[in-house]
Amino acid sequence: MNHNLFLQFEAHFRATPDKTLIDTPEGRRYSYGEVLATSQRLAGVLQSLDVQPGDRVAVQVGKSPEAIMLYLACLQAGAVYLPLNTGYTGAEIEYFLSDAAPQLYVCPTEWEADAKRFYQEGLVVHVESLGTDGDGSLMERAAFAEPVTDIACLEASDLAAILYTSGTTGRSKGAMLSHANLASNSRALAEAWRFTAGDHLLHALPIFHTHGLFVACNIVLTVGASMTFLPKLDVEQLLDLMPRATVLMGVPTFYTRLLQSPRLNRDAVASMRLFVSGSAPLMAETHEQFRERTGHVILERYGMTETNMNTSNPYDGERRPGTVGFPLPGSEVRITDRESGAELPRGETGLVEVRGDNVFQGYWQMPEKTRSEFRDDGFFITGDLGLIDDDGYLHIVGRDKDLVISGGYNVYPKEIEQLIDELPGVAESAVFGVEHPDLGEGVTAVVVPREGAEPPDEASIQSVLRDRLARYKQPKRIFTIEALPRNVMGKVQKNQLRNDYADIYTVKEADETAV
Ligand code: MLC
Ligand code: AMP
Repeated sequence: MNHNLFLQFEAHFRATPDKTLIDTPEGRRYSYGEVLATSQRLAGVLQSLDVQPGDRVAVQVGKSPEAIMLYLACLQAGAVYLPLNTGYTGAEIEYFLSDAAPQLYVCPTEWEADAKRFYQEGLVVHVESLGTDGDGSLMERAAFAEPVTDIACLEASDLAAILYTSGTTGRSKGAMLSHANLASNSRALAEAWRFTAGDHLLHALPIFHTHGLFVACNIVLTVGASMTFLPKLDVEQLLDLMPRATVLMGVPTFYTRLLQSPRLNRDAVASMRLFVSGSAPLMAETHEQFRERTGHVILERYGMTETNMNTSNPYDGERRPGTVGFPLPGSEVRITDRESGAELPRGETGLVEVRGDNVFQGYWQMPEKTRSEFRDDGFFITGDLGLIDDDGYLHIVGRDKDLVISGGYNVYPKEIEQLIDELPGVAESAVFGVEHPDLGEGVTAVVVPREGAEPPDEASIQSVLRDRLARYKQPKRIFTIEALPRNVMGKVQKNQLRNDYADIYTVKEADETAV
């Protein structure tokens, strides 16, 4: 049996070639037939660049329908799609390329000349470009390429994608997702959320992460639905387009920003059947305000890069604020004791562990790390803390991992602390998340100066980090303190730091509009 995820989409390409699959606010429109034709030509380009099944194709491009066609071409060819955040800077990109050793790196057109150095440095075999208007060398090649119609015959465990997630050690890990992982999860979600070919999704998420690529696009492709691609979140544009749509998926910031628009009311959402939130905790208050304004109860679900989606509030039953619902079909969730690993009864808080067809194949070239995050019976330790209540709803109550989630993006403090610690005049630093009204958590740093040294000021640290870290990872505020708070074991007390700086964004934002 061929487990290629592409087969799950293929019937719609053939059955409804004239139906729109993707459109854009500027009026570009791509039918299922056109998307298939272009992705088959792109598969031809991959063949001409000698991309073989299992080879990585690193794609760091702006959001466009053509990027999805390239994703489809990779699936079809059995190549491993490796999307990268366009915000990553030089040193970050070099790490990903040297770790993944891709056969092909695709970058925005304006970076192409500079990116050739990756080829010269031997990090990749080919460099091509893809712009957001269907421009770039890749599409130029596609115009002349022979379409490939063969669909690579793959095992269930063969890789469809590698997504890098930062780590608590500061070193990013490539999460390996198989065709079967992605296929089973999108089927489970499509069913749980009652997706049909009649749905139209408003897509305003980035397409280099699980949420925007796998949850959103794979579901649409699985049921033969359609979607509008917005380049980024623009609330007024979302509201303009809402009368044509049935579903929105977003991170909590989507909903807090929508609530700020006076245009959000019952009439504005009249055609919508479902609002989904995930990637970060949705405040019960946002849930409630959204229900009051629109009559819609946001459906919150829980997932992560390594596992795809694990749980979801019910479509038909009660969607309970502050919870992430029940395990999806094919997924199991249990709560265990942090020390002993023993399963805990309902109502008790512990580590959230998951098992199922959705759970990834491990970290790219990190067998030790992979082993240490799985139990012997196949459960994956998520690093989230939670409890299952008497009615079976999962509550995510915190994190065991040192992680900040800013606007749905994960930021691992270690990576930033290491860079700050290298600066002259710095003895040590700590990075943590502080409640932020727009982003959920704001990345914040404290710096301890070296004895007798002049500590670098906030602006100079920020200017050094600007070239070395993607924008969303950069601390919004940096404070100088005399010593880090530590417990008797010497561990930095980030909870105390979070308390000490608890209102820096909330109080400031009450009288200023921006931080
Ligand atoms: C943008 N900026 C951010 C930021 N996003 N800073 C911190 N955190 C973020 N999330 C920076 C910008 O570069 C800009 O910097 C400044 O902040 C203001 O930008 P903005 O215009 O307000 O940002 P905007 O484009 O509106 O983006 C905010 C956002 C976006 C929340 C809409 O970040 C977003 O779409 N997030 C979704 C991330 C996501 O898809 N997560 C899912 C991961 S998968 P400057 O210097 O230019 O002013 C996963 C698994 C699962 O987690 O369960 O789903
Ligand atoms: P990522 O590694 O970027 O895929 O982020 C996954 C992490 O996001 C999870 O481990 C959780 O900590 C968090 N997360 C995702 N969805 C939710 C949610 N609905 N509520 C709380 N946390 C969430």
